[in-house]
Amino acid sequence: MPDQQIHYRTCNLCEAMCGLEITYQGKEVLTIKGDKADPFSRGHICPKAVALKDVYEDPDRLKVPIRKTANGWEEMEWEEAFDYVAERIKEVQDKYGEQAVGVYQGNPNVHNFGTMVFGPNFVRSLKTKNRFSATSADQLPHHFAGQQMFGHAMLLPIPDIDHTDYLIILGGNPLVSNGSIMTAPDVGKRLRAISQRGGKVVVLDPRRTETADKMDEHHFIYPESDVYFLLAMIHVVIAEGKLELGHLAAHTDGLEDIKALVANYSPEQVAQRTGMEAATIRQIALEFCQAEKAVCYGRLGVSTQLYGGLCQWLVNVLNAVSGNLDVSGGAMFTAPAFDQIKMLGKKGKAPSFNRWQSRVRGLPEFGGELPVAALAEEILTPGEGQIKAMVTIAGNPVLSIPNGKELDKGLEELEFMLSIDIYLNETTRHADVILPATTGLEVAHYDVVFHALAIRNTSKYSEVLFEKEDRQRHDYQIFSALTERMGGKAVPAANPEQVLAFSLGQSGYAKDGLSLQALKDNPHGVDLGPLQSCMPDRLMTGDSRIQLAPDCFLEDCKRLSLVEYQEQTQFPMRLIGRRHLRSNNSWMHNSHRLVKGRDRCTMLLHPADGERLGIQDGELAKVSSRVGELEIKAELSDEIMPGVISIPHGWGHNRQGIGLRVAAEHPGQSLNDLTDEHRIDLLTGNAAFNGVPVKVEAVAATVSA
Ligand SMILES: Nc1nc2c(c(=O)[nH]1)N[C@H]1C(S)=C(S)[C@@H](COP(=O)(O)OP(=O)(O)OC[C@H]3O[C@@H](n4cnc5c(=O)[nH]c(N)nc54)[C@H](O)[C@@H]3O)O[C@H]1N2
Ligand SMILES: Nc1nc2c(c(=O)[nH]1)N[C@H]1C(S)=C(S)[C@@H](COP(=O)(O)OP(=O)(O)OC[C@H]3O[C@@H](n4cnc5c(=O)[nH]c(N)nc54)[C@H](O)[C@@H]3O)O[C@H]1N2
Ligand code: SF4
Ligand SMILES: [Mo]
Repeated sequence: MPDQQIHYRTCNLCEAMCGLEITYQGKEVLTIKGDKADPFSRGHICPKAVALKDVYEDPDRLKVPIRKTANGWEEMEWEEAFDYVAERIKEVQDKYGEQAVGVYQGNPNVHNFGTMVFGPNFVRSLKTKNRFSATSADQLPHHFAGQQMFGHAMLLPIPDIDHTDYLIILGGNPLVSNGSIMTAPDVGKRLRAISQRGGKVVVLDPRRTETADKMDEHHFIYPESDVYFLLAMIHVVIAEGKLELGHLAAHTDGLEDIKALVANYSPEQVAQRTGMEAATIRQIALEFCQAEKAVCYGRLGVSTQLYGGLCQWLVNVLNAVSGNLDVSGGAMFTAPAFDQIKMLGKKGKAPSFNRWQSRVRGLPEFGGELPVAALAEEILTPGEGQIKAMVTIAGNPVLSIPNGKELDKGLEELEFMLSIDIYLNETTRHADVILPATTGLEVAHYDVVFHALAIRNTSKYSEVLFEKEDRQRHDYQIFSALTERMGGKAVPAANPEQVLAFSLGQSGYAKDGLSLQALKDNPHGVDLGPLQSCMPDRLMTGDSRIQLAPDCFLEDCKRLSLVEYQEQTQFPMRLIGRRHLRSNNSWMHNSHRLVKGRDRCTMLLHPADGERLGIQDGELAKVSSRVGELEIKAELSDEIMPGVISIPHGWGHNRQGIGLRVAAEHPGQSLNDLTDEHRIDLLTGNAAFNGVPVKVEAVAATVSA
């Protein structure tokens, strides 16, 4: 028997970057605990971390290439698979042109160091403008606002929750999601500490979430009305004479435009539209102004909605005009050791926005990608430039993009599909070839993205725990092999580690001794201190000024209307999503320990609505939208606003031909069979998952009708 040993690494499942202490023997994981010596996470973990063992051991996980044949899936040799895949892609491009290949990159791409470093060259080697990713189903409005206001899509202000006295959370549920665009391991403790030091955390959400429940105040807000709340907040800041730009005053343009814009959005004017009391909005605004250090944070719920761009812009404006931008306890910018902005960014670069448009609907490109809401129609609509082949990389868009079932149809029509993925799931079942990369405990890891979005500057490198089997390939090896065969430009490094060593050498921390070796010598990670004020130096706008009121946002405000929501009689209710601590989007339901227990794929419905509609707790209900319908168990609860229902996403494992045995026993329904690809934030193209108009009926009533 080999000895028991301990390995330290970062959990790469969500954005929190928790440090893990893993006890193992040979190739067996014995325990996974929080690493108390990690200076950032200080021992915190959530139940998903333990599932890294399950993913590692999962008999359903793919390890060698497989090809779909008339007799089912057959294994392939790697070299043969690389040749075959490149040939088929080129064949499609020879026949229909370069744009006939589409590519979709899912969320785990950003949680994977090898993909971050070697993936982009492969994607470029496909020479297509039909690039899509989960970004436009998620945080695109944050990047959009960062680009427009600060000159770079990755210049995102992060709430400095460890030092603030007053935090407003709009559309985020960090106690469940563990924080997003706010990497903050043990976020619950950090948030409670705000109240403990005499401050306050206020949550605005159409659902009294796990976070709302534990914080000082929660107020219901009608879905997709946050933009009005934010305008009213800024209105009060200005009307009360609390306007203060601090050290940024000499470097900020557009204040007059903001003043003019908010003039007609007093709390009284927006109250009805938001479903909030005017006095409550005014009170929050005054407290926000009075707090020495305050910050407003808006996340997924205000990003994946009709006004995502406006919301993320106004969150930044509110923080700026109240003197809370780039100061301790406000919204701050990171100084990551692996600094992509410094290494690759160009000051004054024109926004990479709307340089091309999607073929069918004319939706704008951002950062080289088109909105995922347009993906299915680009495959299904015949004509010049139609997508005929797809590459998916660590993504499950059939379950994760609006009207996913339409994409389900589309993928079936393709002439060729490649998936680089670890599972045979709802999306990859359509592939002709699946190339499985190593994952989790088998790979070395550095968080390029999440160190740059964290509430504290830290740096940590995780070495491989279990060497891969000979028959497996790392993601970067797959990307290199494919890039070469597609005739693309090779990454000038043999592996991701070399790139990391180089980047750390370029960083401002190198002079203090930070290097790859230093990280290897400190397996718990290295603390680089709290976020520091860094503006205007770090601005990437050409004139080094903050643009408070870019024209595109002012123009987009013309869409706003204070007229009370006209209830569409056919679909009178509004649908929002929700997450669960033991899920991770769609792909971790094959871990028994994460899915066991009671059914979590349920519809939350307010008891008053239940009574009105004749739906009792636990009964099946029918939910329909413009694009589809499903039957789902109702869970009556006053945690949801009347008139609103909530269903989690990432379920729907009842499709034919998937290779996820545990998940198939807990299938649930796919929320995205109801969400509508025509509901987007018109400014950014981001999917508007929240606020979908729906009709809810008792199933019995449906039958008798
Ligand atoms: N209605 C609604 N829809 C939503 C959301 C919502 O809140 N509501 N949330 C949206 C958000 S925020 C996101 S980020 C997207 C997520 O959308 P996706 O990224 O499309 O979905 P995931 O479920 O994360 O799928 C990840 C895929 O990566 C594979 N995978 C996991 N690890 C690895 C690995 O190491 N290597 C490789 N090659 N593959 C791997 C998994 O098998 C799975 O196929 O969903 C969006 N969809
Ligand atoms: N356990 C777990 N953790 C995860 C994930 C997971 O699937 N499971 N996914 C990861 C990913 S990819 C991401 S992007 C992050 C997301 O992390 P968060 O941004 O915290 O996302 P959610 O937990 O979906 O919280 C969104 C909140 O917005 C609310 N909401 C909906 N519509 C509106 C609205 O119009 N206005 C307001 N004010 N609120 C609204 C919802 O009720 C919900 O509480 O989580 C990450 N962490
Ligand atoms: S909170 Fe996120 S990073 Fe931390 S253990 Fe859970 S899944 Fe992993
Ligand atoms: Mo996400």
